[in-house]
Amino acid sequence: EKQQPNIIILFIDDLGYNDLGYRSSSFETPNIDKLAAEGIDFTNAYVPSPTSSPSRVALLTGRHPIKVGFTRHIEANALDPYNNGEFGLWDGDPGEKPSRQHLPLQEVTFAEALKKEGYTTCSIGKWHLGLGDKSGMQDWNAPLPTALGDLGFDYSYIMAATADRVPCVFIENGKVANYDPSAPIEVSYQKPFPGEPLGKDHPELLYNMKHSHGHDMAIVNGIGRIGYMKGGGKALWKDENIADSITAHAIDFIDKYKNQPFFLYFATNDVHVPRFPHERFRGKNKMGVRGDAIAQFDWTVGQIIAALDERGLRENTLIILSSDNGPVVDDGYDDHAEELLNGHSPAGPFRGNKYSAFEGGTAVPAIVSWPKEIPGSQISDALVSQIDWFASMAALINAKLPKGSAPDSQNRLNTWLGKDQTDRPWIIEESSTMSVRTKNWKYIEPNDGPAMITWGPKVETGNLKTPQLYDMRVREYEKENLADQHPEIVYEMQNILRRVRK
Ligand code: NG6
Ligand code: CA
Repeated sequence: EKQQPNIIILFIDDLGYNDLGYRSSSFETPNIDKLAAEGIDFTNAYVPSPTSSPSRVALLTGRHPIKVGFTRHIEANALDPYNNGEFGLWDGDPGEKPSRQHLPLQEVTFAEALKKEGYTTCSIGKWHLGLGDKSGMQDWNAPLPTALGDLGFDYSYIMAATADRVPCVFIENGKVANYDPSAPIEVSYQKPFPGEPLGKDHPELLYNMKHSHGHDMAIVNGIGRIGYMKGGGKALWKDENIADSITAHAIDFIDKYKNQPFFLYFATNDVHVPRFPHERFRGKNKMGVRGDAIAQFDWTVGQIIAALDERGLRENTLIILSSDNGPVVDDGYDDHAEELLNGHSPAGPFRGNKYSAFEGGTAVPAIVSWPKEIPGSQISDALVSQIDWFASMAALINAKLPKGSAPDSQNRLNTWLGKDQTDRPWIIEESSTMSVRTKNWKYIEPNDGPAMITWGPKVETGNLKTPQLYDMRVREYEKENLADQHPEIVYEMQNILRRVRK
C-alpha cells in the first residue's frame, strides 16, 4: 500500500526574497541551503498579500483574502483582533469597510481537507487569524473557543496573534499553556489596565528592547507590545525561548504521529519583530539581530529535518519552506536592523517591502523538497502562488474536497513537484490596492493612498492615483510606468481583476 507523504509547511515570518544564505553573502543559512539543494528552489513565487493575516488566509482556505473579508493589512494605529467589534481591524480611513479579524469557522481549510483523508494535523507557532467566531470576547482564564479544532487542526500550540501583540502566552489546544492561576490574564486592545506600566511612560522598564514606533503599550519581558495586558505570571513567554519552545513541540508532534501521515503547519515568529533570538544565535553575522533571527530560524529548520531523519521519515516527507510576506527592516523596534544591513538588500532586486503593492511585498522564497519523489538541485522560474498549495496538495493525496472549498486555489501540482514549469496565467496581490501579476507584466490599480507608509516603516506603498503597468522582463523592476504606452495590456489586466471580483 502506498504510504501518503507527510506534509510540513515551514512558514517563516517577514523573510525577504533575498534573505537566504545562498542568495546573499551577508550571512549563512546552511540548513535552508541544504533543503533547497535537495529539492526545488522557486524564483518566481508569490504570496497573495504582503501582510500576515490575509496571506495566511489564502494559504489555509484557498480563497482570495478579499472574499473572506480580510481586506486590509494590519496598520499601526488599527484596532486588533481582540477588540469588541465583529471586525476589529481597519486602516484608519473612515470611509472604508473594516477588515474581518477571525477566520470564519465555516471555511474549509487545508488542514480539514487533509484530516478527512486520514492525516493528523497540527498548527504550531504564529496563528494571527483570530480565535473563535467573535473578537475581543475571550476569557483567557477558561478554555478558549476550540477555533483551530473547528478549522481542522487536531493539535495546536500557538501564539494567538504575533509576538509583538498581547497576550504574550502560548495556547495549547485552546488553553493557555502553563496557566498560572495566581496571575489571571486580562487583555484589551482599547483600554490600559490601571496600575500596569506602559512602554510609552516607562522607557526604563524596556530593558530588553525599546520601540521605534508603536509597540508602546503593555510591557512583557522588558519589551513593549501592541495592546494592553495584565497577569499571565509564569505562563508569559520569554522571547528568547520562543524558537526552542515551538521547535520542541513540533518534534514532539512528529514523534507522536510518526506512524501515520501527518500535516504540520509550523509558523515561526522569526524574523518578525520583536527580534529577540536566544543568546546562542547572537553576534555571529554582520546584520545584528535580524541576521541572528534568520540564523535561529535556520537552526529550527535543521532541528526539524534532523528529527525526521532520525525517525526514518525524511524520504517521504514533503517540506515546503516559504515566507508569509516580504521583508521589513524597521518594523517598530529600535534593533538597529537598518544601520546594520551592511549592503544587504532583503528584497533583492525588487522594489518595495512588506506592506507594499510592489514586488518586494509579495515575492518570497519558496523551497519544496520531497526526497522520495523530487530529484534535488532544481530551480524553477515558473510563476507560482501560495494560494495553490491547497488544491495542489489535495490533488497529491487524491483528497475529495467538499463542494465550494478552496475556490481560488488551482491544482498546479506538477509545477510544485518540478515536473513542469508552467506559469500560473495570473496572480492577484492584495495590499492597500489590488495588483495583477503575469509572467511578463505587473499592473497596480490606482489608489488615492500615500506613496510612503505614514505610520512608521520606511516603505513605499505602491499607491498612485493613475494605473501602473510594469514590464517584468526588464531587470529594473517596477521603475518605468508603461501604462500609457500599453493601454491594451492595462485593459487585459483590469479584466482579470474584474473577473476575480465578480
Ligand atoms: C503593524 C506593526 C508591525 C507588525 C505588523 C504586522 C506597529 C507600529 N506595527 O501594525 O510591527 O506587527 O503590524 O505584521 O504596530 S504581520 O507580519 O503580522 O502582518
Ligand atoms: Ca508577516
